[in-house]
Amino acid sequence: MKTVFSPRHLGHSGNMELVAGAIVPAFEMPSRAEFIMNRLTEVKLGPVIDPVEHDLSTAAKVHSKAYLDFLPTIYARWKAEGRDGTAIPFTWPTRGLRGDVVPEFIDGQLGYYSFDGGCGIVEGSWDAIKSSHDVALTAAGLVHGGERTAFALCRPPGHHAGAAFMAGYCYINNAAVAAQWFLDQGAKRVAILDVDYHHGNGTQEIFYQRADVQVINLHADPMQEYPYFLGHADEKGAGAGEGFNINYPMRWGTSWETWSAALDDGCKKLEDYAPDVVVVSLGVDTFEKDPISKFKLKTEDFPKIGARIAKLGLPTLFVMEGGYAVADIGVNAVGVLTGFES
Ligand code: OKP
Ligand code: ZN
Repeated sequence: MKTVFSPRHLGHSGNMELVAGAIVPAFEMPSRAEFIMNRLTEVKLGPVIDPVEHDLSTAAKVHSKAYLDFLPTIYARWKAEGRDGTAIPFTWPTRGLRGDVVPEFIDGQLGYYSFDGGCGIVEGSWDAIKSSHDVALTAAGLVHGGERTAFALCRPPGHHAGAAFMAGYCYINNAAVAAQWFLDQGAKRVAILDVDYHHGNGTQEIFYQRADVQVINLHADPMQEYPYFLGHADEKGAGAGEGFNINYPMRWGTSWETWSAALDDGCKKLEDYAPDVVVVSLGVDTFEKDPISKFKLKTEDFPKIGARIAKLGLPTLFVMEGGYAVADIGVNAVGVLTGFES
């Protein structure tokens, strides 16, 4: 299996996040990608190639133009105000407030185009975000070109980013852009299977009213876990998209037995949908030792995830999302991929 990877992810470094009453170094850190790179080199997964630059025309079909204008420019505007460090939002248009008027000042705009304080931006963030987007599209190109599978080693991740907001370490929704690109290349249906510990709220929102992308999410119950405000089992899609969004919320403490039953059920629904291609939002924060998560999957379980997905027999693009137990993230993420190939 080929991997697409860009060292430009390193631009997104030194950023802070707001969590549990403190501003701390973001859990989504550069070493995550480096541990995965080291592991896939160690097991000789296959060639690692650089991404090809892509313009934002596909991204513009899943994100709003205003949001895509905001992202690359916000840090320069932050600096122009005499600030440095991490640009972090702190005011949001919640219920009862105006969500239809975009404030002029940077703090208002940071809030308008975000959902939480876990999406800080530093000087090199946009270059990293853009490279992550290019990684996803380049890997999608490999699958479209006839490879059975490819691994987009994206950093930063994407599945919390909605049509017009960043959230939870995510800025551009790489998996959603890739899915849209497959459709633009002629695919009739694309399935996105999100196995990250956290609900992929951005992916759900983007495709909620559409029948051409089936979105299947396995995740911690939003009653207990971030992103809290989406990811319940009764969210099934709307309008033309009704029935094409499937959520499997699971309680803290979930281990392989329960989790794999959900995966199996999701895979059956995916088979019924008969997509031309599968995009896997690959998070390995379901791991028992993950520092921000509360599921109990073990290292030996990750290859079984890959094997189950391989059984679908469909062209499959893996897009990296979360996983924060950095010492184990390489073994677990690459474990899914080798499990797929075995
Ligand atoms: C991104 B992905 C950490 C607080 C959690 C947001 C988590 C975002 C996860 N103590 N804040 O889905 O892995
Ligand atoms: Zn996650």
